Amino acid sequence: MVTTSTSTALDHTNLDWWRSSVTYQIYIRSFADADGDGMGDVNGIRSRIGYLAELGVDALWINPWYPSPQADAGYDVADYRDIEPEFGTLEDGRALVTEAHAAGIRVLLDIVPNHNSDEHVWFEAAVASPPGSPERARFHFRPGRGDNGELPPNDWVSEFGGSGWTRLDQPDGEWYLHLFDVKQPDLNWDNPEVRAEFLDVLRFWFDAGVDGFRIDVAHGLLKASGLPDLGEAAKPRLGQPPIPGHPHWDQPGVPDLYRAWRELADSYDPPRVFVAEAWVSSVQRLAEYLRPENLHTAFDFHTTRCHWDFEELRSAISASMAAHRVVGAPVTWVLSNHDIDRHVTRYGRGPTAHPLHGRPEDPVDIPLGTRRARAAILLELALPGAVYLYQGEELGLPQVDDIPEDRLADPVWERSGHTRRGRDGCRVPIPWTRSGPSFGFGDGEPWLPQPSNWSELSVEAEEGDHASMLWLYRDALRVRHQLPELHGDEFTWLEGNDKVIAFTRGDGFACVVNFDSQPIELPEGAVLLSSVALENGALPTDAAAWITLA
Ligand code: TEU
Repeated sequence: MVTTSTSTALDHTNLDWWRSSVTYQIYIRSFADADGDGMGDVNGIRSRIGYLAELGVDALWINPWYPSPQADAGYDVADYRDIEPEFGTLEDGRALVTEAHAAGIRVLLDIVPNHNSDEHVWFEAAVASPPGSPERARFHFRPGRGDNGELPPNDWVSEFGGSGWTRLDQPDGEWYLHLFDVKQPDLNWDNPEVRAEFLDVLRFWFDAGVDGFRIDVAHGLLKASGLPDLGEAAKPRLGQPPIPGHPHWDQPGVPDLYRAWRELADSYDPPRVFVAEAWVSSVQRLAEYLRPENLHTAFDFHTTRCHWDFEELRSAISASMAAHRVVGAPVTWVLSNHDIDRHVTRYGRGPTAHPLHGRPEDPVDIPLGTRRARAAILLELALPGAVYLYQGEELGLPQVDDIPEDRLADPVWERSGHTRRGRDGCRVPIPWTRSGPSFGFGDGEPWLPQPSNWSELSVEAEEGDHASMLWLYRDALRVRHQLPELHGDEFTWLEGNDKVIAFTRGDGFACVVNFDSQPIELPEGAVLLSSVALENGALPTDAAAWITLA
């Protein structure tokens, strides 16, 4: 057993905390900028721990903070054992962990095992070494096809657009695989050296007191042997589940790769935890990652992908709960993250819009989306399982669809030949105050521009208004903490009106969400919380309520 010193504010006797915890995702570039360079940083996070404690979250997940050329906002890691100077120092990071723990908040980092950066020493060594060398064997290098090797080795494409292969500009002319940006070479997980290296990286951060990791592209590590062509599946599928039998997503052996990670996490006191980002074809496949000897949790994107539609949501929730029950894992619910359009906007679009990535020209009704987002968070927080919140959703921030083209930073914009604007619209810096050059985000020009009308969506404005989204989140998190019913597995659907999602948790609690066009009567009891005011005791359309049953 390795014991690390952590603060007394965390309850280390509760080894199952992750089964019903609420984790707040911090997109570090856009959370809070302490040093005024326009880019969020570690000390910015430290300055806002009071805000996070007051919000009532149990843990933080911080997007990659490692040294990186930032070709993909930090998902191109050049050194896994340090912190990007733009974001701070290792010492700042350690202080953050200590201070968060003292406030009763755990800290998860983001590990990126599928690929590193072309500026990582391993890739530099690979480029400097000949074909067939051990340095190249850490990646996927191949000679090209065609008479002179001028064609890529197969038809795999980059998630961001274009070919998944780039040819080295040197005499041997080999190509390397990158399923994301050209600056993100894929690592070869059949190589024992790669496996050992990541266990060691995990150890480095666990020893520093970090409580766990979100695993980036957890479904991508193994590639089908011989790297066969995709054929029909070659189309980019951003936001779509991969097809079963796909040659590089969710290969059969991937879930079991994580057994060694689990063993390592379990060897710590307290044990460390994982949450996988795995875009897989079915909830049954997701459950494979969550067998007791594999990972603890994985985001359930099957419900994230639903429109605001009673049938879609209800059947996705049901299917996810059933699949997770088989392996004894909690479902991990998520409405938004840094890769998909913010849900205030998604739920304000029509039923034919793409559920995750709309087009700027899709009609959107923000007040409607906001109303539905208020109902959605009460639904999500009442379900059994863990919940992830994405920074800014507690303020009701919408997707920003009009960032000027010359400010777009997501590699998707360039790689798609300017046909997809990418994900910057959900990554805009947080407004903390009503006024000031960046609404209190920091003293410098923010790396992405904020809409000029975000004053009333700022923390300062919402703190002063009890009807705000922020207060709904605070109240809901407080109630969730207080009610033991919301922490166990007990769950029963309440049958009745077709266009209602309603269920009980234990004997004393019910959640009702109304998708009908008419207000509906609520079950007998006291209303603890509702997403909008009731109308003569009835729950209006697109609203949710929590009830203590009589
Ligand atoms: O995303 C992985 C991933 O597969 C996404 O591209 C996903 O398919 C899409 O966003 C769904 O809409 C992770 C990170 O979260 C993302 O920010 C990185 O760009 C990517 O990995 C590469 O590291």
